[in-house]
Amino acid sequence: VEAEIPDAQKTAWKKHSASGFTNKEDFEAAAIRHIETTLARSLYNCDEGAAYGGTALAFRDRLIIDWNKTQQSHTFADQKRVYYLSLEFLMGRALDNAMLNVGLKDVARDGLADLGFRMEDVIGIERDAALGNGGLGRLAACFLDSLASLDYPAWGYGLRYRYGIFKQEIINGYQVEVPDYWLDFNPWEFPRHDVTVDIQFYGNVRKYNDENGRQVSVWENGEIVTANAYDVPIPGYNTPTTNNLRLWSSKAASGEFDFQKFNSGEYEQSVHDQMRAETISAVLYPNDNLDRGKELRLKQQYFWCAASLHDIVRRFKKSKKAWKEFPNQIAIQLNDTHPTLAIPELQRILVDNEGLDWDTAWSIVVNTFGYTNHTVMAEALEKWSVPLIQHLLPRHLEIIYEINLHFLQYVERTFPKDRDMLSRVSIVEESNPKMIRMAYLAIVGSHKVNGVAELHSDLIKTTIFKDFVKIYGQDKFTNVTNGITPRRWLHQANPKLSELIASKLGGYDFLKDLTLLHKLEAYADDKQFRKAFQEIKYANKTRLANYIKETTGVSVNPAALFDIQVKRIHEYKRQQLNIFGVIHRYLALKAMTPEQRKKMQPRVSIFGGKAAPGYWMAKCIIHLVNEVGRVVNNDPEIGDALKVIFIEDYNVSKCEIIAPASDISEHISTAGTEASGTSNMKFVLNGGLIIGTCDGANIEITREIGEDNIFLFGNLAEDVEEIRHQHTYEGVLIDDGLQKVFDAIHNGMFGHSDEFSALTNTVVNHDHWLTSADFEAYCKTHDAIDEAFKDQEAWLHKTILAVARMGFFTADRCIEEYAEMIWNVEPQKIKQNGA
Ligand code: Z15
Repeated sequence: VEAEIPDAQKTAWKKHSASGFTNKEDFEAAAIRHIETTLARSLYNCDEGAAYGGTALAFRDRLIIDWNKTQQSHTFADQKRVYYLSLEFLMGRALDNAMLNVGLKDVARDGLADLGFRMEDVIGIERDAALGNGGLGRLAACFLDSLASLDYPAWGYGLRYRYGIFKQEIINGYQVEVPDYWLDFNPWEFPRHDVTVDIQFYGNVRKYNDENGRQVSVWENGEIVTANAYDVPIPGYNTPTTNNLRLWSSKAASGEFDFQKFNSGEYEQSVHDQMRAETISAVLYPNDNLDRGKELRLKQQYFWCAASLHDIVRRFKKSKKAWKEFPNQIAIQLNDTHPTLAIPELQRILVDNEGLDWDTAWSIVVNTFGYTNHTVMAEALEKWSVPLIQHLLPRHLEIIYEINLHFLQYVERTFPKDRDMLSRVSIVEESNPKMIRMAYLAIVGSHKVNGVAELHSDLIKTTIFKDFVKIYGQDKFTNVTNGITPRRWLHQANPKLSELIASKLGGYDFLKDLTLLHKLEAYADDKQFRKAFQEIKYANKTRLANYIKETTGVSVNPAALFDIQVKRIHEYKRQQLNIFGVIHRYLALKAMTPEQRKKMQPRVSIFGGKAAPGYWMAKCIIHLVNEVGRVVNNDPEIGDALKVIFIEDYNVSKCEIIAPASDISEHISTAGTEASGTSNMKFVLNGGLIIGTCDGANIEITREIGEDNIFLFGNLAEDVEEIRHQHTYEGVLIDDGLQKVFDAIHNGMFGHSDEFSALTNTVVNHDHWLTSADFEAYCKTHDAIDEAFKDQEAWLHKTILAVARMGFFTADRCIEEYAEMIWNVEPQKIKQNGA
């Protein structure tokens, strides 16, 4: 390709080619140029917003240079690439991350100071890119950071929602949802006006026989919606590799109006069609771990899968390689079942459009896809009704039935006498209406299936997917325990701790090889190191205390034990267990003499998290936390002994302030329900300990850091079913301490008890989540934590050892495991100067 360009053109290009700033002077020049020209501001109306804009645009320019280089180099090298398909990318803010990853944050800080601005204020202007609900979306964001940092040729594909996850406001103690319109100034995206894909919905399937007598299917007469690409650069840490996140936005097919309708006087109809098309990418569905089969959600899924596959296939066809090379060039990872339609879509492209025979096409499909499962909970497993798919995607339904037929024939051959097996594993559930089980389709259409922590990967093999293990064998099923990026979750969120670690380890290499943290074990008994470590924790707690004061008006003492549970509100995550425990503590404090109270370990119980708008029980929990806070925080007898805080609108950027400030964080899901959890990793990496159940990644965290350095409690996953059985047949036994808590609630201590009757009744009636069964152990464990915290030297010993042993939980290790076991891809270094 290079040879075709005339020399004169190359010379002119090279002479003016952008190179990007590396020092303060050049940064200032770039920022001011953007403020004056791109933003049309002057010295006299340059506020913090303009300073943010100028800084972001200056860094964007820098990212683009490396991004172009990376994409060009990947195209020339033509190696296997990874495509990560996720309906959610919970990216948070981009500027701080970009500055740190390219290593120019200090340069920018000095430059901004010259211009009269503080770095922290400028960073704080940016809106979070909140295109996700919780763990699953944040995992995708961490994986993008690791893929780029490790130099893997990889793209993310997602939807460009106009509204991300809603903003949560707490009004009179209740959650109120406010739309998150985040796109009015987003310097991090590049509209690719030339990259569009037409996507079809509805219509019918026409069959005919071609000249060879082969039956051909044509899907036609549908409604067309256009997908427009928006690209977001993903810079790696300390490497020129800058990958791409491509987000699709929906538009009416003709771009503007349907001119025929417009001219024939159907102006309203043409505007309506346009709005209908744009609705597809309008809003993120705000449910976490819950499936609600809405037609628009299915439209989103197909729109995004079809656009992404079209893009991937187009790129492959340019290389002029044989189709059998497809899986050698392309690995596609399905983040949960949300992108499962990509499986029948690729089969459709290969068979209907490219004329491959079914079996050849199917082997390409299976070798291309990998599927990650993130839950065993029935209510979160996706199913779509057959009539809905028939209506929206008639050809895909045929293909799904065909896939199922081939699959069931194979099962029948392998297990000839097991009729039950066929109905159990069928992709089509024979209910009324019939339903397509998306997880089964994903398993059948992928060469590897993985869970996200050891316990979870074992559970899927022994429960929900056990028949599939019999059918395909053990090797198709594997585990990749989740991880987090230490760049954002240590270096960016906790710069002081990162600096202290670097001072002992002789530099920042640990940010790219987190196992190097083990060298900190040598300092667990070092007095000076302990002191420095403790001072950093105190400073981080002070930072959070200031934030709490500003946002809630409540003063909390940074010397108190900070006990934090921040995550989506869900019954299985058991925030109700936490708040009932807090009430139990409050009642105990009230029963004490002032002298006794003084001896108690002061605590701040901090909650945060969003409830899905339709999740009544989760909203009740939020309300109870806020009412308990109102009562406890205003009780003059209690003072600093206990404070209860609900942090409004928990999100990624707030987590960056919260995670470094915990002494204890709560990961207390009913055993067997939390697939992995990832905030557990963030808190320990930042020098806090965990109170947790034997669930998800808690188990591996315990194995790594040592059981002396974690507070585990509660029933085990293997016993949960038996206890639920007892609840059904013998009734629920309410723990004595919990009964006192319920009595206090019923007596109106926290406002009208009707408000909370749903919460207490569900425990009394079924206690599906074992709130009562685990209550006593939970409270006792908190007492043990109080005791342990009093011995600060021993506590520091534990927290330092824990940090030193967290190396395993870097997302870099996850990506290396996926690359080796599932994708079969190699990293590709980008040369500093061109491809
Ligand atoms: C979600 O955030 C998770 C699982 C899901 O099935 C859905 Cl729909 C959303 C979470 C898990 O609950 C959590 O345990 C895990 O750490 C995270 O995915 C990433 O794997």
